[in-house]
Amino acid sequence: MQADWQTVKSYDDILYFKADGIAKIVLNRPHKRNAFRPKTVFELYDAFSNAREDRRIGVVLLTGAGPHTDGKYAFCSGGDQTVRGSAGYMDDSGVPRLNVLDLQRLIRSMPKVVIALVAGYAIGGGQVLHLVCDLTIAADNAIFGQTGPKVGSFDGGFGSSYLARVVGQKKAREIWFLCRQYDAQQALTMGLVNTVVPIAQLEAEGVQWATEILQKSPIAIRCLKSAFNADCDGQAGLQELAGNATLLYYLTEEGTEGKQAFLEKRPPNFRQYPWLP
Ligand code: S0N
Repeated sequence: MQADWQTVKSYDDILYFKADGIAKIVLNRPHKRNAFRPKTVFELYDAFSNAREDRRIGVVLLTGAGPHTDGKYAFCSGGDQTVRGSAGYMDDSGVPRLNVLDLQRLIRSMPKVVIALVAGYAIGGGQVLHLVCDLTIAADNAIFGQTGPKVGSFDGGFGSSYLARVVGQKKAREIWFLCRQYDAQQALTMGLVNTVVPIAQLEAEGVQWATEILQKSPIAIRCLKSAFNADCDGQAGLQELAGNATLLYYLTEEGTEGKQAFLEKRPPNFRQYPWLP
């Protein structure tokens, strides 16, 4: 299935498109296997925020540009080690940052479905990025892995605890402690990805999944996403879920009666509404 992509905005490190109901965000640093620097992450955050605000958009596809001139593909190889300073990844003005954590939270909490389309390497923070997406479609050349204990870093947040929820404690510990690489079929077997398709079919499959999701009820999908998150995300997860309960209450006549009564300076008439069993 094809989409008629229109460019939304031009950035330095990413590409951003929309088609009917779908946004597509592309990491565009193939010469670095799509490693992210702070600027890349700020741009990703901006594009994801735009997609979140756009009422026509229900699904976001996140993918990596490729292949590079050497013929190799990457979804993302994590933090750009060439700008890693002593206290984080240095931005253009010399401020150390780990702003990918803000992006992880946005992807996870935004009430739209985010699908990672992974071709080639999803390594380090790049593997965590696909992990925090709602769904992952892998190309048959996808390779997943962690490098933290090899390169002097670790992600003790979603990158480890949520990974363990997804693939189980034993497998998550293996992934981080041994720093091996896993192919697409292995990732499918461990439940890290939803499906594996030939590389030539990767985007079409993503558009097909997005199109099917767009036929569904936006509020049902929104509440389900926050319900899945609430199981793992503690009070922040409950806040998200409860925010949806409040949204639904605002949409009722009963909720509106309280506001109207206040504005009309009269007592609210809640007696007209049933105490449902
Ligand atoms: C992806 C790998 C396996 C690909 O290997 P391959 O195909 O042999 O290609 P290379 O020749 O290695 O690479 C091609 C060119 O791309 C550059 N490059 C690749 N990855 C990076 C990178 N991450 N940073 C900078 N440059 C990169 C290569 O240098 C090469 O360039 P040239 O041609 O000029 O030599 C392989 O490349 C690989 O293993 N890459 C490194 C993967 C890695 O260790 N990533 C970092 C892991 N850490 C994080 O991602 C941290 C994430 C994070 O931000 C975080 C989040 C939460 C909590 C903590 C942290 C934290 O900071 O730790």
